[in-house]
Amino acid sequence: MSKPGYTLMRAKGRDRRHLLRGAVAAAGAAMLTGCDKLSNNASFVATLQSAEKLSHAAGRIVAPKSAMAQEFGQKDVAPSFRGNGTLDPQDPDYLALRKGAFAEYRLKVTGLVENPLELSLEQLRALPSRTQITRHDCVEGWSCIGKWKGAPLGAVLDQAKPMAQAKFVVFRCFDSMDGSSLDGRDSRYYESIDLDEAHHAQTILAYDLNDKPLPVINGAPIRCRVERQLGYKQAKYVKAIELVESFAAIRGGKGGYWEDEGYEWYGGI
Ligand SMILES: Nc1nc2c(c(=O)[nH]1)N[C@H]1C(S)=C(S)[C@@H](COP(=O)(O)O)O[C@H]1N2
Ligand SMILES: [Mo]
Repeated sequence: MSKPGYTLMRAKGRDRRHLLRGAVAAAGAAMLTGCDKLSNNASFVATLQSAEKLSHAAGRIVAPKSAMAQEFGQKDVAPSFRGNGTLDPQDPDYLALRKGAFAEYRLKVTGLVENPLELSLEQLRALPSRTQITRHDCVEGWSCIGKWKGAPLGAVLDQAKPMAQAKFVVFRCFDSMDGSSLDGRDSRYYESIDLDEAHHAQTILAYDLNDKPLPVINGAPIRCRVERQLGYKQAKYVKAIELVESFAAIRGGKGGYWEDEGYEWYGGI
């Protein structure tokens, strides 16, 4: 991603935080009359006061955990879905799999699970599928509507059986990023979501886009769709899924490649 885009993302991150703070303040004022229980709850208030968790908490106030992102009709689908970020990974392990049309690809599910998995594309396609037409919003200022088909992440997690300590799902991607302020540490793209988001009906491991296998620019062979959140949460080129209790020890400790560069962990739309 280019430097100007990156600067814009940071600026927007700060603006978003201010907007969200206003929203939480307004919600708090309303709660004094309508929702005393929550505003009297010390840990709830502490969560709201923590800048780190602010946008996540605000997202949850506005949208309950089962709230659905808007879905569209076939006529709304853009003629071609734009690509952004990495478009053509050059990492040798990725190139080797791509050469074989991803026949040797195995999605690894590791970490805090009772039953680690290695799933081929065939196995992922054999799971019950979900198809959804949704709008992708990138913080760089563009949106695109696409039709995604994939396996619900929840179904994959049910097979892997997360342990009781597991709190987050980390997506490990194939593509290395250049120009990071954390160069020297693993520079492959990564992202994370919590287990509620992972089990949301619209959270899928997508293998098709607009009725065709996912193109390389959009994350072949597997990319995640987390429809209630912004573009950078939609991990492309997913190599492995790791269940963790905390992401503090991973790379910059903020739960994602762009989060380590200063962006919000909860990228609510
Ligand atoms: N692995 C990986 N995932 C990624 C990115 C990336 O560079 N690498 N870019 C993110 C950003 S900022 C956006 S907007 C979307 C772009 O998805 P698209 O290429 O399908 O439009 O992917 C997200 N996921
Ligand atoms: Mo983005």
